Amino acid sequence: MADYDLIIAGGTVVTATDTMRADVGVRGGKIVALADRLTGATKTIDASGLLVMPGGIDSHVHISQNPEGAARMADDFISGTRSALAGGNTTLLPFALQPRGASLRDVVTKYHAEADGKALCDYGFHLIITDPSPSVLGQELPALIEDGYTSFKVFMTYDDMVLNDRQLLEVFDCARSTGALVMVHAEGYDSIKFMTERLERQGKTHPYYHAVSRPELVEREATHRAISHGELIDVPIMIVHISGREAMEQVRWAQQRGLKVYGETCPQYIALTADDLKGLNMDETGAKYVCSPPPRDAASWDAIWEGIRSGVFQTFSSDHCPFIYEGPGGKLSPQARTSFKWVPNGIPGVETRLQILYSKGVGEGRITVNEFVALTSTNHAKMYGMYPQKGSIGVGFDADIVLWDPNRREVIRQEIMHGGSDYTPYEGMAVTGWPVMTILRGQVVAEDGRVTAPAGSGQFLKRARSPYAVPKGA
Ligand code: DUC
Ligand code: ZN
Ligand code: ZN
Repeated sequence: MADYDLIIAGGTVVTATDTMRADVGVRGGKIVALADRLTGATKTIDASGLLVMPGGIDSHVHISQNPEGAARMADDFISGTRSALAGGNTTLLPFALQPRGASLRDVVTKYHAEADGKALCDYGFHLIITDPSPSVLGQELPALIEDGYTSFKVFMTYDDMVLNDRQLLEVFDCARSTGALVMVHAEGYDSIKFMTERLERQGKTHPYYHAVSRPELVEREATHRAISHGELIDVPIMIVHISGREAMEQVRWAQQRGLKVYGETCPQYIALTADDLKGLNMDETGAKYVCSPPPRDAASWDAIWEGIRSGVFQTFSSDHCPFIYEGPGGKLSPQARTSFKWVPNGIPGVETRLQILYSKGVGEGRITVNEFVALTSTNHAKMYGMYPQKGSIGVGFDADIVLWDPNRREVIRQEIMHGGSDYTPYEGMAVTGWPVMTILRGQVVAEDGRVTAPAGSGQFLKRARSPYAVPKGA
């Protein structure tokens, strides 16, 4: 009998801390050996010339998130996870969104029905709390955290999701007592509403005005408010999808004061700008780039890099939130053509996250390849209670691996994407560095642009509490 089911031979293994020439031995879906030379496998993959890195973990994606009355997402759990695997990812953390009035337990059951038996990669769920009633905070949420849904997101904007300050404090308090990690969408509801109505009165309804309606200072104010609430309660918080200098500096300020405030940023904030929302001469194609917070400007890219390099940001996620551009339920519905405020917020990105960060980060000398692994895999596993099962290459970890060609030049084009949307916001962008094979628990699931995993290959991950969610005063 062979010693290993699989040997990945001749590659350069990269973790968040080390880079080494080593063969990787896999048995029963786990990494069981790392050595200079391994022999005796049922199957051997030649990885010479390639980087052998932990599969990407994307801890911020939206899949099949379809509350009543909202635009329909372009990805279900088959297409979304297919796209993820093609992009070198092996684990996703999508959201289970609580519509107001709904039981959280019912919501989780519904999202499992969407994902179980369909997902091609491994997955867990964050919750989204929109209705923090006494029974939700007193019973349902604590029970779900116990069951492995150990993080949740709250919104400071959007009519159907916003929590007021009192509610935020109640929810933070619940997170503190249950050990959950809170993720915060920090943009100020009233300021955005005020700006939107004023712009509409002025006839400024084109998609570009989406960016004007929610400027950086609106994000900065909400970020500061969330940090203050977190400090008052003494609960760690993660500020997600930070778009530029203003919010980044708030998180840095909090961290320098010793607060447990974490930061996430995304590809759109180093690769797109608000000018993209203008489309071609203020035409409707600007709708393709509508997401929240909106992309800013080139100076903001520099600020985001400053935050990445100095450790303000722990995670680099896609915020994959795909809609189709044309067609029913898409970005250009008849209603969406009347005002930017009706354009569904979100862009596809799960398949292009790694290439964009690698190319601009490692390729252009801004970060090391080890920092790349930390930002795209290891830190996500640690932050969200999946470590040491996921997030590195070492004995005992799941054999979730991406084989990466650091020299492969590609142009991002919709025709080579695998998701359900009909466009990529990064169309035409040249990158160097590309995933050539994705391995999930020892099985080859994507190779040279072909995804081979059958639906249902992914497993649900019951997550531990985040070690980062422990209050300072605990
Ligand atoms: N927030 C997200 O996290 N994703 C898409 C839209 C939004 O507002
Ligand atoms: Zn958000
Ligand atoms: Zn999101």
